[in-house]
Amino acid sequence: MTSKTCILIGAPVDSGKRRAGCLMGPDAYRTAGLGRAIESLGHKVIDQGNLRPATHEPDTNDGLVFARNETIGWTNRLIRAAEEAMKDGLPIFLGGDHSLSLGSVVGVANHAAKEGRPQFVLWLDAHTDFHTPATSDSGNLHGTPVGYFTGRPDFAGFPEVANPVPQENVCMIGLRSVDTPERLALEASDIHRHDMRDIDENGIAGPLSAFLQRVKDANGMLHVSLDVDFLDPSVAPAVGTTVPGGATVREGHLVCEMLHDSGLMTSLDLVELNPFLDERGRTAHLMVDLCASALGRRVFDRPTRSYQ
Ligand code: EXY
Ligand code: MN
Ligand code: MN
Ligand code: MN
Repeated sequence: MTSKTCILIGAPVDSGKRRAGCLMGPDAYRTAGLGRAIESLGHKVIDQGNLRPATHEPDTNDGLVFARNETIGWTNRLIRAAEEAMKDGLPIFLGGDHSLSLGSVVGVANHAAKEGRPQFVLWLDAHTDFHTPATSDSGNLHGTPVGYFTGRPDFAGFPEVANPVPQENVCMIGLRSVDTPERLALEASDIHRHDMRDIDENGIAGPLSAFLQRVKDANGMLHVSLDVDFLDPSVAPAVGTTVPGGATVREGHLVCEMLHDSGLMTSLDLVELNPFLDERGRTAHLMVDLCASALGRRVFDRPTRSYQ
């Protein structure tokens, strides 16, 4: 196993939706022992602490879109942080809600372009997050990162997406809650998507290994974005957008173990953890264990911990 330099970047973003709580996420991961778990696998850990958004105009929140300016401030800051961190190692963005991926993915894609390599994204989520501010019914920007980094229109005020991720380089796994405008846009796109019916019938390993083979054949860089709500709420309740019928603990670990075996992951988001919605930090511990699997912890190395 090659030792990596894992750069923990706290991104306590809570502006992507109205329900507060994700701002506690980064320190919940630290409390659950994320750094120690990664170091125990032989990797070097650099913890950059928690970022703050770039200077931004105050939000009036008098329109549909919630906290647009604060989210723009986060996006500007995270693009820079991602570009910098990619020069030194494997950035792990500790969310914070999924709107942090507006900045993390654009930043890693900018770095990939400088390296002359294509950027791929694995989206592990109950949702597609493929809205634009113009199509979202909720006005919550955590439902828009995929729309933004693939270059969809109507992100007025946000930084220019200099290197959009090609739609065919995005693979979504875990879908089970998709709004009509997202579904129509998705069906017209080249995004690879595997909803839970597909997973039930065909499993995760087949579609995931096909996607990983494409990343490898293209000498691509792979950003993995893991939303807590990819997992079933019975094992991961600490998220504001739970959707029944999610991935099991083992399906989550299988994805992460296959990612490690592929050696292809170059950056990671851990998003949407809301510690207020949990007891005894069990969701944070599960996310830490999944991250450890993605970095080399083997199935029989895992400490016994009940998630039920
Ligand atoms: N599609 C719904 C909306 O746009 O409001 C729900 C989005 C949930 C987004 C979470 C981060 O995955
Ligand atoms: Mn999401
Ligand atoms: Mn989600
Ligand atoms: Mn596919």
